[in-house]
Amino acid sequence: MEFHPLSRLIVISNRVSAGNSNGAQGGLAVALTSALREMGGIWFGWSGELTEEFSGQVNLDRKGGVTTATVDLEEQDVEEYYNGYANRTLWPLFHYRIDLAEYERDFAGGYRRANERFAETVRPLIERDDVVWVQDYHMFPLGEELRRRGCRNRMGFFLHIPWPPRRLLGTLPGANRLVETLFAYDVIGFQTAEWLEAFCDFVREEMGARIEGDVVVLGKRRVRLLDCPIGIDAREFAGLAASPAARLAFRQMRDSAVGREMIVGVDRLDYSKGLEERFLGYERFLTEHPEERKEVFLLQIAPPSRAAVESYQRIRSTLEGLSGRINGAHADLDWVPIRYVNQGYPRDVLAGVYRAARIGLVTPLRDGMNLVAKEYVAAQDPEDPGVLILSRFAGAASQLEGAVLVNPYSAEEMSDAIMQALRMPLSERIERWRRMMDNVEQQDVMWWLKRFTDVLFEEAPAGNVPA
Ligand code: GDG
Repeated sequence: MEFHPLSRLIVISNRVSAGNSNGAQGGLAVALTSALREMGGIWFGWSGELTEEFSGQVNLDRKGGVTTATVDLEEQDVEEYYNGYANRTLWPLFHYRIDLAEYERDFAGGYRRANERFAETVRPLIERDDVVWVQDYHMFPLGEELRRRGCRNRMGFFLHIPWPPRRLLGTLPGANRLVETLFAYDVIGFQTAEWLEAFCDFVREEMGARIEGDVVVLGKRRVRLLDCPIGIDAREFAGLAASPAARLAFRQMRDSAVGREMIVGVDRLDYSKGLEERFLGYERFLTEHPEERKEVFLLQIAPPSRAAVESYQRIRSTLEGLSGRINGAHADLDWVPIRYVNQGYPRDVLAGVYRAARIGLVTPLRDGMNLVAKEYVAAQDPEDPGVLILSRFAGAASQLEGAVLVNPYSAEEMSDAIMQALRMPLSERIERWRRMMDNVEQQDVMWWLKRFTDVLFEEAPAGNVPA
């Protein structure tokens, strides 16, 4: 990949996961690590550690040819910024769950403070020709805080999650002010055209911004907008699927399936992933098709996440209850319908599990993209691929047209889709998979990286410097 020789890249995200190349890190970390290695630069973020009193001391490290810079936060910052505003306010709201969103001034204040602290800390590390790339909803105001501190560099922002409809976002106290902070960036990237349009709708209708092609204008500020779907490292993932650990996992899964077809789901334990609805859809399938029941089982891998947030504790106990009820009602001496596993596995093991599954069931209620869908596709055997059942409300649905698309709120549609997938002839499975795999291979994570950085490096920071 070619980059501008004088510019370094400064990546800023809540957490930093550069360095190890043992297959433990995801595609995003791999892509950003390789860009940083090539261009030089720094990956900055929260260390994940707490400190008594914030000092702004930067921990510099070098991992896998990449410089990382991390900073510790106070417990109150983490409560209000990370567990609070980011994960109790913005995450539910941006996934259309205003019923779960908590609007508290202290959260907003803590979010602001943490972003000021990040800006204060990272500012001295940024040199004149560097290009800054901020990631995700934890850090909307960071660009503005950097501008306040005299930073005139090109700056881009990428949102990994959906952008909510205008009327929903309007329920957030101070929404306009929050969105205004995004105008400090030169480029804003979204996963899909749909989220980009929802952003345009908000800034046009609520803030009086003007849209000129792919540029949005607010007062003196002009920002380039870009839809830029994130991908996976398809080649690496297909390689993982052929690794010894994957082969072992594949064999173990096939052996334990004793001739039955496996349906697999892999998701962080998060209400946006539609796990409850998925279990209900699967239950519907069991009830509607008693003759097929014992021909299949569902393996749901769901490592816990954000356990400090109450809504995550609730979803965990709801799912335990639901899987227990379904298994209690349907299981037999020699068959359990749902294997529900609350732990994570290494990526190579996951690849083998995906490959062993006849159906990948990826049914989020709302998802910025969803990389599990792409990983499932990349892990398949080209001669005997499985079927992806995918929610229409995942960003990935706009790219993976070969999937069987479903409305995850409809148990009936999910039940029908499972039946359709089980009956699908090999030729159709191959044809659908090939179409999906072409996309997963072509629009991979390096494609995403290049698409965004090409625009970011082109764009002059016009009008976006402090007055
Ligand atoms: C956000 C957006 C967007 C899961 N279980 C295990 C494991 N995982 C890995 C998967 C996959 C990743 O976690 C999850 O990625 P997703 O894209 O599915 O979802 P989010 O975590 O919600 O990510 C999303 C993404 O950002 C990127 O922009 O696609 O829409 O919500 O890679 O494989 N990994 C391992 N063990 C597990 O048990 N090793």
